[in-house]
Amino acid sequence: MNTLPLRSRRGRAALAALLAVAVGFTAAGCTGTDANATGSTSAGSEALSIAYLPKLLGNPYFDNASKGAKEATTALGGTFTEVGPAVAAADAQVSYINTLAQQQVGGVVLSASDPSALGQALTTAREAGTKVVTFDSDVEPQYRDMFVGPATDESISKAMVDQLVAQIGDSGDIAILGASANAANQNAWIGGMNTYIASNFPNLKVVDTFYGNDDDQMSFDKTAASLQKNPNLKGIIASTNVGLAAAARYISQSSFKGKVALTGLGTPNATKAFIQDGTVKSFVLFSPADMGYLASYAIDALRKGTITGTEGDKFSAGRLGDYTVGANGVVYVGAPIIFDASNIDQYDF
Ligand code: RAM
Repeated sequence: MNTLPLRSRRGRAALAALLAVAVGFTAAGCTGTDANATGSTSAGSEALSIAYLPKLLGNPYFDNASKGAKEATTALGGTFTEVGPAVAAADAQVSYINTLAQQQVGGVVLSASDPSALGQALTTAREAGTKVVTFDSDVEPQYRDMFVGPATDESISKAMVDQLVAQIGDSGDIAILGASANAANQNAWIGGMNTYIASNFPNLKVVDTFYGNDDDQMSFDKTAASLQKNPNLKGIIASTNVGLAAAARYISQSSFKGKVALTGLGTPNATKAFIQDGTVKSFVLFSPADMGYLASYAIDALRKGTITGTEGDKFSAGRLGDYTVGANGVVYVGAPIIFDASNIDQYDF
């Protein structure tokens, strides 16, 4: 199995947990779309209420994270709800945050479409007593209590580039397909790929960077356009699961199949068919469910006052074990996982 070394016991635990969650998938996350559906509880009271707010609904990556957040909330005896927009847009997230603050929800598990545009709404929510833990895509640190990242940005960027280089070698034209242009995680990962390429593979040229906004059709169309515009492309890296699946669908049905390599971040179920037909040889992810799970435990510890989100704070997160908060209130769940034909059948999400 072409897997990056898991860096620690925690990394192995994360992988084991991912498998465990993949197997026990029937306890699906709530997918309500109405912020008013929140089972709200006074922010200062004992009972835990957590609202899960992804960049957008209907994305299997966020559905998996929701599952983990709900699992943890339930284990902690709390009430859980999921709300969110249909498209990845920061202004849509603002109105959900405002509603949740009015409802005095205990905590929000949030993947942000923009690092600063949600700032005012989050500040108001926190002043009303709501704890805010971002996951996957952060806001500026002053707007939240903690951030739960999947793995370091550097490790994710490196893993994606290394998968492509393993397929096409260390020279030639490549393109990057991102999710939404303002999201902190996308900018960190795309910036990280450019930095890693510049210092390690000077003959690899990123000739096009385009964004599909986590929209299947937009990702599909922009992949087609980039391939037309850049006839020498040897490979594409999609740092978004929606983008990877859409780009794979396009390439698999086109004359570029077998000529243009494709990798990036994907969910196993959406990418499996393209591993099987050879469009994608390998791709990268981590455990969305573990991120959601850890974020819910962080909210509980913040509400109990066990931690404040300061560097060095320690808390326990159920089946994932013990964590120590790092600089800027950041906790990383684990390490990237490499998926290919040898292991993809082990995963179901
Ligand atoms: C998209 C989103 C998300 C990212 C995944 C891999 O769904 O942009 O933030 O982490 O891809």
